[in-house]
Amino acid sequence: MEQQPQAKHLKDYQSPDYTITTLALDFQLEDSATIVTANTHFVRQNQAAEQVFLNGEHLTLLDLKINGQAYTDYQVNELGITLLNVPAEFDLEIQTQIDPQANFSGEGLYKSGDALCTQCEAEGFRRITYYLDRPDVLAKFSTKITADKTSYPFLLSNGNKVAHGELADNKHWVEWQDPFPKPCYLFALVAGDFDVLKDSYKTVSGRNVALEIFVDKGNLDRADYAMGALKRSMEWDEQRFGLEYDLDIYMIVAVDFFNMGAMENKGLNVFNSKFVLANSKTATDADYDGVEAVIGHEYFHNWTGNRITCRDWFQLSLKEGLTVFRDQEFSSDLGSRVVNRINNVKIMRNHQFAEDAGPMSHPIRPESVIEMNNFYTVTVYNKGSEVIRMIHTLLGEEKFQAGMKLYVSRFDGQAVTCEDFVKAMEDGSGVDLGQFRRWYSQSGTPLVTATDEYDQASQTYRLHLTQKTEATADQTEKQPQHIPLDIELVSEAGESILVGGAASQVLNFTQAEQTFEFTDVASKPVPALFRDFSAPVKYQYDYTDQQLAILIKTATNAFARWDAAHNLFNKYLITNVALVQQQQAIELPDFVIDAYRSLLLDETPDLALIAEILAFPSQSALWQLFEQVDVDAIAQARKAMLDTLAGALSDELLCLYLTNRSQSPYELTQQAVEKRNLSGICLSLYGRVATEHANELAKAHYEQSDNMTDTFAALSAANVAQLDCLAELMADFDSKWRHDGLVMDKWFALAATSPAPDCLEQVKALMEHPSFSIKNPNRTRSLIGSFVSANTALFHAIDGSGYAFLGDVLLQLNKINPQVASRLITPLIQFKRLDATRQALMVAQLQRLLAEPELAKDLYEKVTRGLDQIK
Ligand code: B3K
Ligand code: ZN
Repeated sequence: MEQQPQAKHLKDYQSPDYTITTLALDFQLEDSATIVTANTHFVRQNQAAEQVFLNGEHLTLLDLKINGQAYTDYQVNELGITLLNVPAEFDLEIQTQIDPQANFSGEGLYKSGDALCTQCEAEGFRRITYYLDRPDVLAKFSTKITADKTSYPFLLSNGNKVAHGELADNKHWVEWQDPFPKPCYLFALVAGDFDVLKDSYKTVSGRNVALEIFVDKGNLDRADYAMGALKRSMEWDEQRFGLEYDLDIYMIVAVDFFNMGAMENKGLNVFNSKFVLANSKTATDADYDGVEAVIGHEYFHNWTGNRITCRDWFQLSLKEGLTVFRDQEFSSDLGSRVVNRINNVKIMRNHQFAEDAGPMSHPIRPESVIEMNNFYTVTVYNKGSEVIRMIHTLLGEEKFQAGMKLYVSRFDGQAVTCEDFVKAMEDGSGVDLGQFRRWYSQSGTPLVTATDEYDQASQTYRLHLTQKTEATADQTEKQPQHIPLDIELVSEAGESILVGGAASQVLNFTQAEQTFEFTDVASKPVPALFRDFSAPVKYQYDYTDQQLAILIKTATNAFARWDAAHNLFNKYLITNVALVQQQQAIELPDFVIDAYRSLLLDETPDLALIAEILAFPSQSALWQLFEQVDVDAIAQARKAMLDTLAGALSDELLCLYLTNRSQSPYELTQQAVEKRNLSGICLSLYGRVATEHANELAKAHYEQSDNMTDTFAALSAANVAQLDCLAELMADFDSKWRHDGLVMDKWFALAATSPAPDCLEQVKALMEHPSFSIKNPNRTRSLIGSFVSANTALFHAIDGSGYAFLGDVLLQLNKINPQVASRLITPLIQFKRLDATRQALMVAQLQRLLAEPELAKDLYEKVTRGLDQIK
């Protein structure tokens, strides 16, 4: 690389010298030579400024005028153009040419199948025209699009359609106006031929909003669920947050080539088709949940993101953390709160804690960035949401909503900071968030250690807490955090102990060491700590098996029951890893097995909770329990424990399977979903021990299935236990679905997570499968992403074959789509806790990448941060 990419720092933020008030865009669309004319009105903000730099990359400049006159006083380089000696206010007309057909990056204007679409967040607009590509420049946009009528009958952009017409040569045009000023990252354009699902929504104040979902021709029967989810989102935001939609039309377009889930462009969301298209034949119940959550998420951005946006990209969590919190609440209000909570906590424990402990560690408001796309992370999004959730816990719903109301009224139409948000929540609620602000600036996962004592004579219970955050890759000094600790005390007889009239309470744990005293406690209690994961921390308390069994059975909070059940599994996993390392047999006492058995035998079983408990932690989740990760011993101990449990509980598992498997035609009710999920998990565990019988059951399950959830459950069970029927079922699925890449993604992911020793060879062979294309991000994530992030044992094979494979793929993707490459590299840079042999092999691949002469800055940032760990 000639010049190394440079980092930008939050501390260097400066408001723009010029702003833009209006922008009229004109697109003459051609697949490989689109002409973009941008008419922009500039107004000076900094009186000392005489020049202005506009971002622009991969553009061919055709013409440039200021106030209608040709202008030549400028300098262009590969990052943009500097207009020299410009007046205080002026009109710029700039014409550029771009090549969407040759653009595979998933940014700017590009082709997705036969359609043309845009992705501008974070910094993609600069691939469309020269502009002040930063979120604090808010302008009113109008967009005129001209294109061939046959290839592109639909021409869409933000806002309202204001005019359209026909031209010679089979061309037509449409003009759109967006009345709301917006930063350019919210701009969108889509051109293509689609089927459209139309509906409408009457807002709380009685306005009619047209709703339109555009899908590939022939896919209309897969759009209904998304439409329903959109209407539910609109209603929920009115009811829970008092926020109403503001335009007359809301459009969603599903495209097949998309780097992430979806994008909240004003009035015109562009979606990965994975999060729109769903019917019972093609989508699993989990896919439906994904559709609803992402539809909700993008809709909720209309207020938290669009009406109020970020001042600069370091503030990304302002909109993302808050909007993730909102979509999680939406899913929890409409579906099962505990299942949603468990799934969100798994993301934190399995991925965010690993990010905090790895080379890309950063606070939810990062301080330094090379490639912004690298910071759409589990930290900014999910830990960001946990931070909002803690504010919610500390304020309570009523005061939280008062804070939100103040935030919206204070900042509507502006580009603001995380600090502006926190101040509004403080002012609106009257609650001091002084120390709490550290969650925005401090990275790392606090470890809370709890010890306790009970004094029978004075009926007093004391809980001693310490908190410590280890130094992280980005930050050495750490301060105590304001940690809300939601606690419940349960008696050893299994009854909830009332403290001050309440069964649970939230402690404000703010010091490095702190003791909390509970009086009038009649017997020695068992503490349920961090109920509902009330703070994004790890916690340590020496529970006995008996105490955990009490919590599993009797904690009033369902999340606490699940947490205790997995704590018990983790406790023995740690013991058993040591035994495996000493080449001894693993241990799993009957008492522990019986604790799980009693759940399965419950007379009024909570099916959803049982299923979540039986979905024991993955290998990579278990890695989080260790300072030094012994890849093979963890895999071995986990397998042995699951086999032992499945063997001891096989009758109960079979019985639960038989009572809950689908017997009637498919329906999408909460109860039916819970039954399908539980039967699938039971089958998969049962398959570990009763292979012949499970083989028959899995085959029948597959053959009798009238829906994708059951079909996929049968395949998964066959895959996990490598049942005899696997090859036949996989071949059948392939022949049925190979025309449909989105459905085949499930099949690719299964093939890539096979425990068979030749899995990597299979993955390599499948890269030649007719449904696979490395240019399609969904396919790449399904096949290659699943192998590197979910097939832990084989990706980390001690011969380095998994690492070398990822190195090969990344070199290929570096040229095609660096954003996707940069997501895939994550498991290769998190090597700090692995053994020396693996570390050396991983480092060798990173060095190989660094030697690549044209390494994209996305990968450069991660590779160099990865290698910094060995300096
Ligand atoms: N805001 C977009 C993400 C854009 C990612 C750019 N690399 C989707 C979302 O969070 O809603
Ligand atoms: Zn978002």
